[in-house]
Amino acid sequence: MKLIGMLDSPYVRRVAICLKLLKLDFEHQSISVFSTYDAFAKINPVVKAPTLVLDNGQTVMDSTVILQYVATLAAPEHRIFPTLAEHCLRAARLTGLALAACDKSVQIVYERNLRPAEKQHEPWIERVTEQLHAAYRELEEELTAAALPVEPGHMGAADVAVAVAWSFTQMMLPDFVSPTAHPRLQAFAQAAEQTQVFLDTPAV
Ligand SMILES: N[C@@H](CCC(=O)N[C@@H](CS)C(=O)NCC(=O)O)C(=O)O
Repeated sequence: MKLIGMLDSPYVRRVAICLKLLKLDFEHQSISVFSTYDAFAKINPVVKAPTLVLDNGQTVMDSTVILQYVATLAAPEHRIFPTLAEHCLRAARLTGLALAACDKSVQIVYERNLRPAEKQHEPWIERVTEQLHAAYRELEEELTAAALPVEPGHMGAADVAVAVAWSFTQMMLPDFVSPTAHPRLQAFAQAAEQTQVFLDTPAV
C-alpha cells in the first residue's frame, strides 16, 4: 500500500508513524495537495492528504479512518488502539483534542498563507486561536492527570496524535501557544520526537 501526502501535514505524519508502529509495509509518496495538486488529483480526485492507496487500487482518506482500517491488518502484538473501555475513553479524549488542535492550527495557517492580506478576517482568526488554546489547555490537564508513554511498544495512536499535533503547531505557529505554559506537553513531545520512529518520520 502507498501513503500519499507530505509529512509536514500532521495528519499524514500521524498515519506514517502509526503504520511503522504497526510494523506494516508501505511506500510513502510525498505529493503535495498544493504544489502538485494535479498529480494528487490523479490519485484521489478529492485531493485530501493523507490518502492511502491499497494494493487493489482503492483509496481511503482521513487519518482517523485510515488508522482504523490499517490497525486491522497488523499482527495482534502490534496495537495502537486500547481495548479496555477506560483506556478507550482516555484515548478518545486525547485524540479528539489533538485533532482539534491540528484543525485549528491548519485553519490559521491557511488563513494566513492562502488568503490575500486584505481578505483576512481578524475575528475569525481570534476565534480559531481561542479554540486552539482551549484544546491545548485541556491536553495539558490530561497530561497533568497522567503522563503519556514514549517507549516503543507502549505508544498508541492517541499518544502519537498528541505529540504530532504539538510539534506541528510549534513548527507552523511558533508564537501562538506558549511551551512554558504547557510544560508537560512540551516535555512529552520533545521526548517523543527523540524516539526512533519519530526521528525516521520527520515533519520536514
Ligand atoms: N480530517 C482530515 C484532515 C486532513 C486535511 O485537512 N489534510 C490537509 C493537509 S494538512 C488537506 O488535505 N488539505 C487540502 C484540502 O483540504 O483541500 C484527516 O484527519 O485526515
